[in-house]
Amino acid sequence: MKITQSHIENSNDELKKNHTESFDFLSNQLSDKGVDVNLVVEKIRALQIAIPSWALGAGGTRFGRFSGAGEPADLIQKIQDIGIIHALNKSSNAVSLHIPWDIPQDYEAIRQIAKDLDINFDAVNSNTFQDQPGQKVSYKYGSLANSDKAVRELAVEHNKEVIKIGERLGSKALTVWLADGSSFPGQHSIRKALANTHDSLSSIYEYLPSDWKILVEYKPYEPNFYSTVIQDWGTSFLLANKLGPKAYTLVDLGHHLPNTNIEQIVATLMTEEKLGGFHFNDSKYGDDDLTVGSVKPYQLFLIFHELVQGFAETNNPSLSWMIDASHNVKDPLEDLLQSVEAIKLAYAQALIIDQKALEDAQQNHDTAKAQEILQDAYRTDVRALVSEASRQLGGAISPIKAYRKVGVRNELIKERGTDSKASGL
Ligand code: LRH
Ligand code: MN
Ligand code: MN
Repeated sequence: MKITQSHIENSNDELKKNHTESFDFLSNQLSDKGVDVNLVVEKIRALQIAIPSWALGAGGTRFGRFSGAGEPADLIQKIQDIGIIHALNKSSNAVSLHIPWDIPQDYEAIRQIAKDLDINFDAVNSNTFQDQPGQKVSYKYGSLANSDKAVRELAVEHNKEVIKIGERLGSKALTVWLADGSSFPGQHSIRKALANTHDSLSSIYEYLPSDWKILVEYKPYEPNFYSTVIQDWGTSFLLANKLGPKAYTLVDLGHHLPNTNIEQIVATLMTEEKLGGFHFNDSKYGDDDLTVGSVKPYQLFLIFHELVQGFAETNNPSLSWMIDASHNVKDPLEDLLQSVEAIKLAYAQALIIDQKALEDAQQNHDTAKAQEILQDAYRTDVRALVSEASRQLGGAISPIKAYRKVGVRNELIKERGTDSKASGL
């Protein structure tokens, strides 16, 4: 199944009149306010969000997994699915692989299909939170943090393998998330676990190619419920600083305690030039991995506000933009289209903030005005800007409507059957 130009045109023809009216109306309104609409559309066009290889099948929770139909059976089919997303929205030109869930078999074929579909390889994720069949020592009590040197060495070796795989595909970053921690007070030495982690990460860092980054992901709890070694952005930042200039902090939006001010973390990391990338998702309670923007779209907007300002005012390097969302109840491709759309909407809203007026309001301590300025942008219906960016790139005015009109899932079911199963969570 491949999305063709005529699929896009068929869908766009139906929506064009309405879209043009909305876009013209919005353009006039924004231009009157001094917004350079062409520049905003250009910036939205440039935003590309990597799709996680583990989100293409119907996911699940630790309690169960409910497969959908027509799921991709292997990495090639996963890349084909991402090709469908990208052909529709023109904003998802990369995959983020999880190893060993998606170990490439035929590299030549994988590189070729990715090239044909205009898909790149973003950060590769290592996995030392599960034992693999035949593994000599176990990660049950930790991996890079383990008190047993043999386990640490195995985990370091795994990360080196992941780097090697990434090199063969053209990735430029390794994301490390550790489940390491303790579930009970006294279970391990908190200080030694952190020191071991630093030591192990240093070995991985030494192995990192010169043009690569290592992205250190943090998370406060789960699967360990008393202490997690890399529990928060501070610990990740500390490790990234100790490791060196190729090490950065990765912010997964779901990895915070309730009510954490994530936008403030983003602002601080950018000031220190240590923000490496995102795992985007949304949540109500914990690491819920829900569709981006489905629960707290205002928070997402405030994060993008800090990003827009940070890119203008700091030297933080470019980021790895990745989704990390996966669950049970929606068609995963529709879900991912919704996530990417939500990210672009938040970005568009942040791009139309009147920065000059905001600065003046801040300077004058006019708090109400500052809030008005932010909320004026947030409450603007910017969907036509996002649609226009996609349309200009040859994508769909409404990727999700086009997806349904083409009947993509039925086509995939015809090709792959009803009980194919994707690897992943
Ligand atoms: C951990 C996490 C991490 C893993 C992914 C599957 O909760 O966010 O990024 O690699 O989930
Ligand atoms: Mn994550
Ligand atoms: Mn997570």
